[in-house]
Amino acid sequence: MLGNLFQKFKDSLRRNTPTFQKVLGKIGTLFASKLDATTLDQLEESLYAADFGVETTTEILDEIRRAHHHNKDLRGQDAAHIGAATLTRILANAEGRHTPDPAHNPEVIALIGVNGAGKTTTAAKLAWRLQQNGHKVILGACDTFRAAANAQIQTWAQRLNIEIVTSQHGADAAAVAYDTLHAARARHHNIAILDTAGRLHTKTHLLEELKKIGRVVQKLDPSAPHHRWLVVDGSLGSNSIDQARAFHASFGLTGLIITKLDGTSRGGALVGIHRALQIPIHYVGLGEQPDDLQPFSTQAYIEALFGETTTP
Ligand SMILES: Nc1nc2c(ncn2[C@@H]2O[C@H](COP(=O)(O)OP(=O)(O)OP(=O)(O)O)[C@@H](O)[C@H]2O)c(=O)[nH]1
Ligand SMILES: [Mg+2]
Repeated sequence: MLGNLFQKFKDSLRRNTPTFQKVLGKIGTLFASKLDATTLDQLEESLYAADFGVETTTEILDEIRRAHHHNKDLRGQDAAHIGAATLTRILANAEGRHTPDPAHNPEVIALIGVNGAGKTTTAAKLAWRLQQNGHKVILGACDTFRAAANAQIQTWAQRLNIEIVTSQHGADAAAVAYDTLHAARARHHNIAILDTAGRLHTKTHLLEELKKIGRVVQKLDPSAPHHRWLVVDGSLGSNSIDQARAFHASFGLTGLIITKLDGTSRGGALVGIHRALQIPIHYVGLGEQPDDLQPFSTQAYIEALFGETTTP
């Protein structure tokens, strides 16, 4: 099962993601040939273009250049090994490995983030994944702000056969969160996933609404919400880093979900966001189907990027 997931994660990244084609393609063309100043520059360019950022690109290139300085016979293949090893070090604590805690009654996962990041889609996909794994999951439709939000999440819930608590447009989001927990306890659900309204990290009153959700669920369970995960659109590249920092400062995020890694040429930004916040990446979104939310695997990510034979 785990092996399959790993393969699926890797395959989807490779198939759908220009970042990986770009870096892998570059490494691929250099694989057997000796490196020189020009090819090193090209590699650097492809890492920047994939949005790895200055810090990570410099770190990877420094290691490769240092090795090249000592060994002029260094080939693309060796550079891929070095790149993979450097990234493995950088991402040492990046894997979230979320496993629901049976002590929580229920485990409350609040998904937050800016408009359009993928919160609602992720809430549905996550609920489905956890339900497939034998958990009893309930969704809380806490986006009472956007008129069409209720219908969107309700459609998902119906399609995937997941229980949901909803309310009217304009209702108190915190009251929906409270009702969701209450319903979870009454109906013996062990996981409650709260979908919240999209908001900018700069809009104080909307940030206050999120804090209120936290305070209200704590009336039922002082340890909730157990997870405050920021959903980040991975295709927006490193622009998301400041936004993620601001959310972290307001809410003490406990994890990340990076969406839309399929079809982006900027999938390297995931590394920058993790570096900036030093919190785990639990899942990544690789498409719009229910099983397109996958646990983040550092090894699969790096192998998809630098090739099979490079696992350090
Ligand atoms: N390709 C792709 N599309 C995705 C992924 N995740 C979400 N989307 C799409 O992104 C769009 C926005 O997703 P939503 O889930 O509505 O985002 P949201 O954060 O709930 O948006 P607001 O409620 O408006 O703040 C939808 O068209 C989704 O289908 C993903 O991993 N890959
Ligand atoms: Mg939404």
